[in-house]
Amino acid sequence: MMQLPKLTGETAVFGLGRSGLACVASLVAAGNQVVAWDDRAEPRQQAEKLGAVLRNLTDDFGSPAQLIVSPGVPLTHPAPHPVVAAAKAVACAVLGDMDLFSMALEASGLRDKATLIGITGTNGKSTTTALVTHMLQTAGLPVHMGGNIGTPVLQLPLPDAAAPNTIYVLELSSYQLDLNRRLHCDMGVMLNLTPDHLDRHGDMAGYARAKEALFENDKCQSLRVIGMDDAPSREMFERHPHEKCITISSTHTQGDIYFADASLHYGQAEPVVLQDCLALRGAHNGQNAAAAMAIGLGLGISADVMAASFKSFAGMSHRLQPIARHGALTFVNDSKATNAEATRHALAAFDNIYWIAGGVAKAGGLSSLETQFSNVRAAFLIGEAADGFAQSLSGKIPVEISYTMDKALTQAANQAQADALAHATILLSPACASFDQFEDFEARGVAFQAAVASWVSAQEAGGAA
Ligand code: UMA
Repeated sequence: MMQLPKLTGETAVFGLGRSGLACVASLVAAGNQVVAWDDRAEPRQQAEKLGAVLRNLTDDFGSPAQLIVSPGVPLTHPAPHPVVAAAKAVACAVLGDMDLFSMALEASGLRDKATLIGITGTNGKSTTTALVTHMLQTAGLPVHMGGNIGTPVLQLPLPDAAAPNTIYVLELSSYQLDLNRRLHCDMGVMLNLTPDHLDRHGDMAGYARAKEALFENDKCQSLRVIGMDDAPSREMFERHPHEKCITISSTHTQGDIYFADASLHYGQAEPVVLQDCLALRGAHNGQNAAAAMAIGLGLGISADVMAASFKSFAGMSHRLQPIARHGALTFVNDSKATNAEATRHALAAFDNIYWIAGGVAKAGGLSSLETQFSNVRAAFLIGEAADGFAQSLSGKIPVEISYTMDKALTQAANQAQADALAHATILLSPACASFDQFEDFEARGVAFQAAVASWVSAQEAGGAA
């Protein structure tokens, strides 16, 4: 747990999810006077056990010196949350857990022993955060990972006073960047920007402004890494010229580092080949790896270590995650692909695909995927979308209506084995929500993993491959 300083006056915490409870724990441990509230009873009980006093801040804001809110609590759009409005009405500072993290570093006197790397963008930030962390671990450097990726920053330890440098790799959402204005990263990555969370930021300009907080006020002085593959990111690059900037691209040679021919190219250096990096398939992962390489260059990591770490990177759970191999078959779990756009990346990343899709269909169905169908050998359809998808795919690719995950996996793997191609990929990339058959996309991915494990062990018991 991060040791916080003692703050002046009462501190209010609103929103008691993972980050809110971590704030309460750290604040109480530092002897602060903490009042807390959440609209749900269960986290309120947890906060009380941690030592906070419960007060319904919506009805009775009181006069705290500072308010800590969760990233999910609206600050401006669609309207400020009443607790945020109450704080602003009495000029009470509104902060987030990253602000407290910054205060903890400053108060510890160890800020100069920490390198903060902030990673944001609409897509790929979790993968890039995990990849950079893995690369730094491979290089033998002390590193901690946290933020939007799931571990609240206040659960991380302070820098090791005995080590010359401790690196923090932080995934930063637009919500966190909008809220936590005191966080100064040393290195910042802005991967890409396409419309998302517009309800929370008003419009695309508001969303871009929130992301841009990563660089404003002379932040990220050691290195800025900016994706050049979309207009809003290029405009951000123009607005923030900086001598220590590395641009990246997955689609053309415009970046200082660009992805082409399954390799990363950087000036005259030997290209870093990603062909055998199973967890980094596809151009979108080319961009993620380019960002990691830029950070590696900034930290002086050798090309050999970078290449080795890309190869040994296991990927993120449920995101184009290779989970098993059997003979010529590779099994890939992309359960996180809950829409056609995400599945488009998956179908582009492999060939000889035996594709498991379906669940609760989204608007537009699979129509945007037709350009990728040449990579697909057959589709195995599950869930309530199965019949509709079968009709829309009819005459384009061979289709089996499987309905359940177990049946789809068995049919797909048996057919791939019977086709005896030199290599084939059994891919779960549903392009659908999961809630007709599963609690969430993670439960769906776990069901796929279990079906794969059972099929592979049956094959091994039978002495095949
Ligand atoms: N709450 C209220 N009233 C409200 C709004 C919220 O009481 O009007 C309460 C909720 O009941 C809940 C708490 O506030 O108990 C907020 O919970 P949360 O799930 O929003 O937040 P945390 O559990 O603290 O998780 C947050 C991030 N969540 C969001 O930004 C929405 C997590 O990112 C992050 O991993 C975690 O902090 C640790 O840093 C998740 C996410 O979905 C993965 N992020 C969005 C995304 O990636 O698109 C931005």
